[in-house]
Amino acid sequence: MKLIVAIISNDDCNSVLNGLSRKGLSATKLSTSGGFLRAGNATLLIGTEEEKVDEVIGIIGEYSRKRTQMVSPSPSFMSEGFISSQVEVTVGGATVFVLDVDKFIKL
Ligand code: 2BA
Repeated sequence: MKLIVAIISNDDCNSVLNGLSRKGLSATKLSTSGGFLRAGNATLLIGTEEEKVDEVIGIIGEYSRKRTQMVSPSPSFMSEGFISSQVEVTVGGATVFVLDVDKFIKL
């Protein structure tokens, strides 16, 4: 048995949870925030058999792939000399830990 801890963007959370659920995989979502940016993100706890770890990681990767997005900068950013009305930012991605589970008990 393994415990997968996956830190993903809030924006990708529903898609990842739906993808896991469609395959009959259970998950718990925790609302968290990153220590560096202090922005909200989501941490998923997924307990599963060792044979399914790669499938879980595949689903997480499929729905939280890193991609770029064009966003309108804030007025303060614009006043610092940036003239473009849109800037490209990277969003998504996942940080995944896979841990051994000594015991899995449901009472
Ligand atoms: P990522 O490395 O993709 O990390 C995204 C989020 O995943 C992190 O949010 C944090 O919540 C979690 N995370 C990543 N590595 C972890 C670890 N070893 N242990 C526990 N949680 C972990 P943030 O901390 O807000 O970081 C957001 C992004 O800022 C990071 O994206 C990275 O690109 C950058 N970053 C983080 N720490 C940095 C640092 N000390 N210096 C420069 N850039 C940093």
